Amino acid sequence: SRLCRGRDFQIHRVLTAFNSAVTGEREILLERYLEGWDELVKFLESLGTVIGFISQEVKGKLGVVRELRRGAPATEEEEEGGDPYRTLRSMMAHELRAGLVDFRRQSLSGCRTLLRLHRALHWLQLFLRAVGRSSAGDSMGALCSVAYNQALAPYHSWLLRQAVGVALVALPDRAEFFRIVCGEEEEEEEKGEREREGRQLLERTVLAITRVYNITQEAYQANGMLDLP
Ligand code: 1PX
Repeated sequence: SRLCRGRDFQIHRVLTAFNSAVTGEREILLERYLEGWDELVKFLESLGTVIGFISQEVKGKLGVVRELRRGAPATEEEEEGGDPYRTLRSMMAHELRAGLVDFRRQSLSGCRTLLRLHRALHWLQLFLRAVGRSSAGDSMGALCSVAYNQALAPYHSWLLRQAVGVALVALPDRAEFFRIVCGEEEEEEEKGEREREGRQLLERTVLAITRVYNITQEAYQANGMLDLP
């Protein structure tokens, strides 16, 4: 109901977080980036238990980056900026310098962890764009799996891909999806207005996510880190 919406997912918080994650120097502020993901986790959690392993996975990755951030003392070169995990580029520089990034085997770095979130953001970008262009009756599961096959499946094992296939069956239908994104409806005549607003918000969110995605992609590319195991 409306009364408890404060604790629920609000797409404008995703928009605000990802918009304010980008600075004038095209830096990505990690705290804002992670906050954007916190809000997406709320959406996942509202979908129930079948999707539960996906939100656990995301929360795990967010936790790893935050843990590394807490544990990192500022070194001399970084002293000026203070926190080496303040931005994506400062994290990359710090972890490379500290020898935390392993290019050959799996390691516990912020760089490899955030790369997983980055790929998931690619999925989200494709999915939300498809949702925005969809019409009544389109299957969310189908839109979701087209985006999944393009953005994430290439990095997942056969077994995981099967599990994801099962989870997608539990997705809400399109009307329910728009209700979650656009807000609850009381008055029938408000409905058209609300859907228009919701679509606009969705479009702006896709743009914000795309901008963050592109800058992040450039940074990973520049450091040769797009394939970190
Ligand atoms: C306004 C609408 C908002 C919708 C928000 C939905 C955000 C969902 C984001 C999905 C995040 C997936 C994270 C995947 C990270 C990953 O690839 N991890 C794998 C590799 O990690 P590792 O440390 O081993 O290298 C890990 O093995 C994967 C675990 C399971 C994740 C399965 C991902 C499935 C993505 C499909 C999305 C379905 C969500 C539907 C929501 C509408």
